[in-house]
Amino acid sequence: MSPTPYVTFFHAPHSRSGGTRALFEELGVDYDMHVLNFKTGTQRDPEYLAINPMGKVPAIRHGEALITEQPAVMMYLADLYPEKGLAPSLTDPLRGPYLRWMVFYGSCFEPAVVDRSMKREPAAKSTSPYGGFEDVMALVRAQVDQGEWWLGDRFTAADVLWGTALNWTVGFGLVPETPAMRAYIDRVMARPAMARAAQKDKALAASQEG
Ligand SMILES: N[C@@H](CCC(=O)N[C@@H](CS)C(=O)NCC(=O)O)C(=O)O
Repeated sequence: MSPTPYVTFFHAPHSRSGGTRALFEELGVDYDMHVLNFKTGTQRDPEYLAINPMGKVPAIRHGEALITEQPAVMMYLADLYPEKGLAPSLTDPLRGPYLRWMVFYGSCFEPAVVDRSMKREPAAKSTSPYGGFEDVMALVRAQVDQGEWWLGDRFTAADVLWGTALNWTVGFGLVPETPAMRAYIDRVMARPAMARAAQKDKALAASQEG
């Protein structure tokens, strides 16, 4: 059963909000989707900036609350529907590792990948929020190597985040691929809900081309 009020999801096809769309598909819950069009720049319209002053997606609104930032959005949704089992509970020993990896994504992985792709001189390891690019990649590779899913045996929202993120960063050549990483990405993307979300997003992007 969906909680009332419905969650409103602000989405643009082929963007960072694709992972959130996939999470909704994995959860199998109802929500309202508000589609933005990057081609015409509707994310910068005053109406949307009044909702999310960053003019970015993903964003969700639930009641009076606005939630932005992919990991926060995904953690919020996975916790909102605990019966779906996509977030370790507060007393689960995996809760700490789950939080660690969700936050690591936004505070270490993305900055490391963006700095590298822009060929920016990184800050000294001791002051950089992520240490060095290779340190981050080594941790990511080790995590991919340790089991079927990001936290081991169990599929969670962490797989939606990391599977979609590795899919596009490896796809754009920003993250060096390893055989285990390829297999992990394929495993996540082959799930029926993930594949459905990708298909729907492709159709939405095509509709915006017209
Ligand atoms: N830190 C944000 C980044 C979100 C982000 O940069 N989204 C891009 C899409 S990939 C966006 O909305 N860009 C539109 C714009 O800035 O005009 C997160 O992780 O959610």
